[in-house]
Amino acid sequence: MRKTLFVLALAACGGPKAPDTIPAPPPSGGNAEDPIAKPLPMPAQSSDEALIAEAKQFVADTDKEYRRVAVAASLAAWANETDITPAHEDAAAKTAADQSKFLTKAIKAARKFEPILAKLDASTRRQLELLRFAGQPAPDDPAQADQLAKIGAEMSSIYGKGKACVKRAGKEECLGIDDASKVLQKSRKPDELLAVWTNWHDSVGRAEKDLFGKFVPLANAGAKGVGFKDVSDMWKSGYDMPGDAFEAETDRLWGQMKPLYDQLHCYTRRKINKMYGEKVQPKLGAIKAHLTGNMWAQSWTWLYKELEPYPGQASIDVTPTIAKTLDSKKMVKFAEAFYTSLGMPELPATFWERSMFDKPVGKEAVCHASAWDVTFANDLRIKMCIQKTQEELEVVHHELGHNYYFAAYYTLPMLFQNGANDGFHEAIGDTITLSMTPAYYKERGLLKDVAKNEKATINQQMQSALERIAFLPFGLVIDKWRWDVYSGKVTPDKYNEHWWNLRAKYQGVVPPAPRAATDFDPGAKYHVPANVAYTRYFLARVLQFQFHRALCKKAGHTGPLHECSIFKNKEAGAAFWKTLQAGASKPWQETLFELTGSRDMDATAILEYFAPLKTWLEQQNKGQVCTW
Ligand code: X8Z
Ligand code: ZN
Repeated sequence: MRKTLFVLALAACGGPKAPDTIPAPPPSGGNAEDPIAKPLPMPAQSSDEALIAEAKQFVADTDKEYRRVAVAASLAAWANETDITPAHEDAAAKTAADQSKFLTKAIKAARKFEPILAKLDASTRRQLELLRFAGQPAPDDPAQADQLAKIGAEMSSIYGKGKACVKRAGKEECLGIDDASKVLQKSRKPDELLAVWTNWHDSVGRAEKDLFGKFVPLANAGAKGVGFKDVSDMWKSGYDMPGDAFEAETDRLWGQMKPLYDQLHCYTRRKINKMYGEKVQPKLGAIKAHLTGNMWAQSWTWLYKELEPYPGQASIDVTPTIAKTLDSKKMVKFAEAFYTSLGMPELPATFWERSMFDKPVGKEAVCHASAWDVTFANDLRIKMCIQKTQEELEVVHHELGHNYYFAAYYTLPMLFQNGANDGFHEAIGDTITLSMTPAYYKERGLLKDVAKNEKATINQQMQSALERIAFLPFGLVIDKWRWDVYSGKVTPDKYNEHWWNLRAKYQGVVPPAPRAATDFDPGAKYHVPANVAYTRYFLARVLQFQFHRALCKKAGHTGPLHECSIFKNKEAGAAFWKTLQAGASKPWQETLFELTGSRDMDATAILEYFAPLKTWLEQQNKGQVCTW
């Protein structure tokens, strides 16, 4: 999603209690322009009224100015991320600094309205509350504020230009992230995998290390200046509940899903052990990161062929058909058709003119997929280097989910132009992908045979789990690590060690070779240099199944959850669109309640969906040691 904004919401602020008396009518006869008239002592009520009016005006003015600085920052970020040059990077840094200085000033100016927050209309009050979460605040010292933005832009560009240089067939080749990923996806030669994995982490991670070390104290200074303990406190506090309670919620959700992850881990480790032998992947202990088919071991779908529970069943792999029949634009059109089938509008003509679907020739660009409303006025775009695979087709649907959220709420005030919480934003497109069942793919012409039997179900669930379940602990640890970094719980000399301790503990994944304190492996994952909070993706994995279950119910689906597709269902579409239209205008608990009837994030839907696979995995793993 657009990374310059991460609006989150604040628990209601307290202030002095409102007087119990009915406000007196405004004093008559006193005319401020009359030089003879004595200044009247203002009764409390009328000063409240003046402050209420001032607050409304302040919110309106802030909205206007925020729009101006955010549009400038967003245009500059787009220019840099689609064409990384020193001039574009400077402009991106300057406009980001302007935006964060403006927001910081506004947050401080808004403090005067705290005493009357409870008396304000809901919209004005919520906008004032959300202001504190509208972006990374700037340190008070303007030079430090500029430095923070400059480092931010530089880290992002370094990541975008990152390469893994390896010797292949006697020649040195330098691969961008997409080509490096292809090696990890397709090669089964441990030495080749090790070389690409190690080189990406060494070169990109280490290049980000010093900058990140400078970034942390500056970002913390900004957060402190607007009343948070640090960035960790700011990030955790943005969920309409106290930060500690939010952290406990993430642990509770993980606790619900961990038994399923453990089963998948156990089965996968055994298969990888069979693929490579005891020397490369031991039977017991954690999984080696470079063998998972993904640079960060966050998705294991590229191992599907080797892990397929029932080989020889009808294929559910649509990659070969995509490669034969679609190009990148057709893949986006294919995805748009799902949204329009729900009754949502077509994407605007400008989307097709301004988006970046392919890696630009002769330019450096940030290929990591993102979606934008560049001018906060339905100027929708995606930025991707689309690969012709099933995995990427799902990413296209994910990005369009962000775009449809933007399209539904772009008429709202700027501070409401955001997800109910950031997990909602990440969950919209993913919810759609849950409806892309084998029957759906057949209807759309990407699959020929659709076997409907128990074995086919287990195959299909395995494919889905290697993406959706394998990801869960990864979705949690990136910010567990950053919470500890920003709060100072872990010191810079221990950054890398702590990263791998958390990954081993939660994911059961270890690096292929020992890593040193001079390495900075978190810097080799996009969201760390781009400073995008990551818990959103963990929440999205939970929320998308809650959304799916609710929408399937509205669509009248009665069978197992994993067989439901809401394709073409207008009732489900209308309910989803209503959720999107609310943006961040109310606490996420209310928006969730309106769609699902529950005010809590809850993993029962994801567990219900994967119940057949869980039973199957438990049978497969019987008698095995499943810990690491
Ligand atoms: O970054 C993304 C999206 C853009 S918002 C492509 N995702 C996370 C990642 O790639 O690490 C989607 C899933 C998790
Ligand atoms: Zn996203």
